[in-house]
Amino acid sequence: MRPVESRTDESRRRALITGITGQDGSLLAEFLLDRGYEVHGIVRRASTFNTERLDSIYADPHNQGVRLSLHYGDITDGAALRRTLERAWPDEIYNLAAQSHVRVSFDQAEYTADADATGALRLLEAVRDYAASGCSVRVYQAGTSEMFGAAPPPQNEKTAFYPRSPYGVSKLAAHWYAVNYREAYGLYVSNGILFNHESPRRGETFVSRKITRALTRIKLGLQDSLYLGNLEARRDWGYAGDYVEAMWMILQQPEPSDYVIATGESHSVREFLELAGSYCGVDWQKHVKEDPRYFRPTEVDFLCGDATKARTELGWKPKVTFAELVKMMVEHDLELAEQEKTLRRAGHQVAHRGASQR
Ligand code: NDP
Ligand code: GDR
Repeated sequence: MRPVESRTDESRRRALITGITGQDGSLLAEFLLDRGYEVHGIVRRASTFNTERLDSIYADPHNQGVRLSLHYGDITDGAALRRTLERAWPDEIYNLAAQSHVRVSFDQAEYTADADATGALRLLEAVRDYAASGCSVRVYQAGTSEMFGAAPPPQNEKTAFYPRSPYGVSKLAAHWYAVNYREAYGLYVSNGILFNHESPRRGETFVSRKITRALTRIKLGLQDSLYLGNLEARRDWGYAGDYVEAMWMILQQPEPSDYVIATGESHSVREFLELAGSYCGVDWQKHVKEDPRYFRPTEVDFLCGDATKARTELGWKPKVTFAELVKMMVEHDLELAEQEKTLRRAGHQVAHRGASQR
């Protein structure tokens, strides 16, 4: 059994991140490594490399003193989760693994429930035994504003949940599993209820990145049209770097609890387009076309979070504004588009699928 260590020495702490290859997982891994943590991550086996977002922190495990370790596993595989706990001996676990696309959850509802709801349960069951064996551990569960769904804004920890997608329902089940395991077994489990957060690492099928990728390519003549769904939906968009810091702050509290993390400002998809178009110098109205496939059977119309509890109890507040976020993403994607154009001009073939998926 692992020796029980004091939590006060931050530099010796070990963290396990499920979903480390995603936007948040990769940013959180960087944040924790910077603080001196040993970081373990669960990676799915794929036929192509899926660790691109970890490139800047990946180090050959044969080297001495490497503090990032990757373990093959899957949130749908309980035995592998248990084995990883035994190998990583984490003090903190961040459960970020999920089928995270709301539109896709309507097409893959059962899988979404298996990964996002039962996946959280599997992990909590493993943690229950891990804690019973004498290991002290804190768990962060990645909840979402999608759990509020149709509940009118502003949404905070006291707002009644009303999810509008299989994704939202699955995440809500995970939220209640976390609360129940906290109450039933005295485990330290906290839920973050995070509103939308984006970055240049955002997956290209989410609307923010789909827009910044497309408008920057349109600017450079690499693409002509951008197909979108509902432009009137309103989201509370923040910067993912600020949000992973909040995850960590949540686990540093003496008692476990649930926290809304949001900017308190809401914008429509149309406003996102306006701003991104103005930074690119592209008149988006000439290029954006409607495609019914991007509409959802049930939509979440208006999200705007009230993060007063996080501000007062954690001392957390967002540092990056909406305008700075959009500018950061546009500048990053302009650089990508310029690289692509240079390669094409030199006669190289460059694959770009366009965000034709959800
Ligand atoms: P991403 O989609 O970028 O990353 C999801 C991660 O989960 C990836 O590492 C992915 O692996 C992994 N994953 C998916 N399915 C499985 C599985 N079956 N087993 C193990 N790992 C799996 O999401 P984000 O980084 O944006 O979000 C992180 C978490 O926070 C998610 O749980 C999401 O639902 C939640 N969330 C996100 C918000 C946001 O605005 N970004 C807001 C609120 C909550 P792979 O790379 O192999 O696909
Ligand atoms: P969301 O993010 O569903 O809020 O979930 P997404 O960027 O997918 O959609 C935001 C809004 O934009 C509208 N929209 C489109 N969305 C996509 N993806 N593609 C389109 O072409 C398009 N056109 C319009 C959508 O209808 C929606 O109203 C994200 C995910 O990161 C979740 O995992 C997370 O839990 C929540 O944010 C908070």
